[in-house]
Amino acid sequence: MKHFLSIHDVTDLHELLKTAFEIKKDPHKDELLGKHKNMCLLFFNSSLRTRISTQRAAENLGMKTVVFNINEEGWKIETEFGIIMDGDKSEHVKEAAGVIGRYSDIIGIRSFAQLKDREADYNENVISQFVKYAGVPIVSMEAATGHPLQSFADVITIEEYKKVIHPRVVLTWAPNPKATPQAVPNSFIEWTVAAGYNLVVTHPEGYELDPAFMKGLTVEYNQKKAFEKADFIYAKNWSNYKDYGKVLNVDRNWTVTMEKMKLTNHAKFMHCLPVRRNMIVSDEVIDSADSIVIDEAENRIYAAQAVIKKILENMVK
Ligand code: SN0
Repeated sequence: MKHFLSIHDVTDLHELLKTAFEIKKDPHKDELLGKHKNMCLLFFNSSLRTRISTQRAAENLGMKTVVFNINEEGWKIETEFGIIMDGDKSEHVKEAAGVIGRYSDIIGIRSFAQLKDREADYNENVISQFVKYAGVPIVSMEAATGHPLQSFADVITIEEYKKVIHPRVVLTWAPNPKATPQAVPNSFIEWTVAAGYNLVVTHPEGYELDPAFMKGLTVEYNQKKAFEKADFIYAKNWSNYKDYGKVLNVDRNWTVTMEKMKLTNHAKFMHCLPVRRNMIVSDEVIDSADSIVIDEAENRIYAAQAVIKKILENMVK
């Protein structure tokens, strides 16, 4: 694997899952693979799980890590080309990427959707500059339109808990007061379809995602109907795609409650976190024995480690 930007960089999902499970059994078995190598974890946005799990993963492989919260500690970065830099941005992404590439063997980047200009976000304007100018492998730690490390951890978690080969997995929109990106649902669809699950997406009308991602799944606008016979309930808010980045609905009738979980086939509850309690999901559901959000978060380590391992192995070839 050269870069890890989406599922399209994965040649064999089954084999990558096997690698993750081997790592989970013995996280230190490849501790010499990354010796004398350095990974820079570059954050344009907040992080808890991604930061700590990816750092842990790189260090389990013997790498050294630098965590850089660029917006707080670095120069303000310009990402547009051909403009006169007479404003508050002191450094251009082209030089920043080139320089960090000289200091690092792998770069992980988190750069969320800005949720203002749909075309700019869906062109992945920031991460694509790093791919172009850093000259080293790039790992997406959530870009504008995808969060593949999260989705990989989600599939690992479903594999661990599933009781049938093709479980019914329901991705449900849920309300949030703040606009959030479409990255998590976009990737979740790609990865769960690739894993062969029976995926149902439920959301209020008007909250359709980019049609490019809506493949291989069923849409059910009636949330309660969608929950019937579900094996997994995966909740996530996303802001509007058509009226781009807007919060048009905060209807708590879409919150995941125990009453709705009772319609399922004893489904497990999942969320990528951070989660707003009693907006996205009731206390009762997230605190229940069927909530697997902490196991899901733990699997972020093994997902990241499997990916970094594949990249390191490709580098020594
Ligand atoms: C991010 C998102 O993409 O939805 C990160 C998820 C891993 N989450 C948020 O932006 C939550 C913000 C909030 O205030 O609820």
